[in-house]
Amino acid sequence: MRGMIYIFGCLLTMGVFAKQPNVVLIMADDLSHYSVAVYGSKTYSTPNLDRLANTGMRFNEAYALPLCTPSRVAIMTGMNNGRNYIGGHSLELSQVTFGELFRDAGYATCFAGKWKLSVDGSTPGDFGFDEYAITEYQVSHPRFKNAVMNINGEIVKHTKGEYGPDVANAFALDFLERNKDKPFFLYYPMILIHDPHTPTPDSPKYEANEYDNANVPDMVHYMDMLAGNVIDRLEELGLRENTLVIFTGDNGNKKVNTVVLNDGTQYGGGKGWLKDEGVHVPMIANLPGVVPVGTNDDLIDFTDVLPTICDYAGISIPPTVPVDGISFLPQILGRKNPVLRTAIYDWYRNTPKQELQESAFNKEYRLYSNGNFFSVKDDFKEKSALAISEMTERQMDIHRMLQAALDDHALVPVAKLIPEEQSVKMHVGEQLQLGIKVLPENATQTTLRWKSSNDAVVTVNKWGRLTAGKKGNAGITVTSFDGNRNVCIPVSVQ
Ligand SMILES: [Ca+2]
Repeated sequence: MRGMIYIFGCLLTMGVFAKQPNVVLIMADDLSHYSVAVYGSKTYSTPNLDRLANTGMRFNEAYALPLCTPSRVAIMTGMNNGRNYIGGHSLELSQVTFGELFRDAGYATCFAGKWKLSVDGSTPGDFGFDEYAITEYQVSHPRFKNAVMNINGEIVKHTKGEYGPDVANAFALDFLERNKDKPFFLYYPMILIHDPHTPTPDSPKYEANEYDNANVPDMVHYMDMLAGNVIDRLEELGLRENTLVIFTGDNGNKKVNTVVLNDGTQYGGGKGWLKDEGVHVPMIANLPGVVPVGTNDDLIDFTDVLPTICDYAGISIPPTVPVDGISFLPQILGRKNPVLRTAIYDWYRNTPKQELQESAFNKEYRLYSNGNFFSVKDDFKEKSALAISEMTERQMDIHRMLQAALDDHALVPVAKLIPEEQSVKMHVGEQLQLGIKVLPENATQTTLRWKSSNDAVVTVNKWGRLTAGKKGNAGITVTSFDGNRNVCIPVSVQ
């Protein structure tokens, strides 16, 4: 099935796009679906995002995970968290992201904004990004006024009132300008509107810099203005017609940020919860002249973003990156997708000590692995679980479909790693791809960690590709994601 999706995507890309097109992916922090005014509320003012939605494709049923790290791991790798999530503020170094896929396809790549995946000291540079300007390299660093940032490996401690979101925005705009003549991929995970809810530079209270939830509307408006800056710069550079822009949010609002919908409904902040208020996010795609103006009600999962932007750019996803997502490029282009998503599976646990929460849902119902079943269209706050004895036939059918989706994702551990070669001989300067068969074939966590015992003799990258450095002997240890299986392949460089 995955092969079919890819072939279809290639045909679409070849038919529509003459040269390598650009991609800009913007993601606000802690911004629910309804916090963008065009989705049906007037609580916040978002004129730039409203215009983006009104001149492009607005997805009404797009879902992230309920917290920063789970969502970021899913959007960057295209995999369900159950396959490669290790814990808060972490993205395991073995994982391949859309940064590497675009870089290896010849794109200039940039990461501007919030990182927060640095428990092991990693940066976007370890995941395929040529350049980066990030906050939360260390989580305790201030991210707004006088932000401490890591800019291409240099720790920059701002002291003159610089606002972190402005610095990241200027970095992104500069990247666009410098790369206007080559294909580029800009990932812009915005720093706003996560707490601390401090005043923006547009506020007379900026100098005082005091935490107050009353600042949130200004923060949302400022976030909208910064996203608008990116669109304006693409326009000025004449790049709008060759750049797919996608805007989304990484999870629902924080609890204190209730949105009042146009019909008067109080839509609360559900950050941290799997229910709608925690995971329902905006998703807007815009590309003048190519993406039609419209709305779409198909189910879109965060894991779908990676295959979608690769599909658009004509980038093939290697089998060593076993994505769970389904490209929604057809829907972006206003077409029917022959591979429609029928359910979303959520695996959610922020830290290894927390109890695992799992659910499968569609636009109407959500089933948790503990058996609770909610009609989320009528009861989006999930106050009353439905009793099996009172279900209609149709509800029973959907319950069975969602239970099957949960069952499909039951953890199947890796039992064995079988190397294609028992030992390897190489010459200095030579490169070689190692192959490892992972059994059983339906194992859940199939990504591997590669390590050389002597990097001077031979290095190995996260794809299992060897580069021989100098004469000598070394061993390549390959470890399963769960750490329970490993093999060692001797390498002799001559
Ligand atoms: Ca967040």
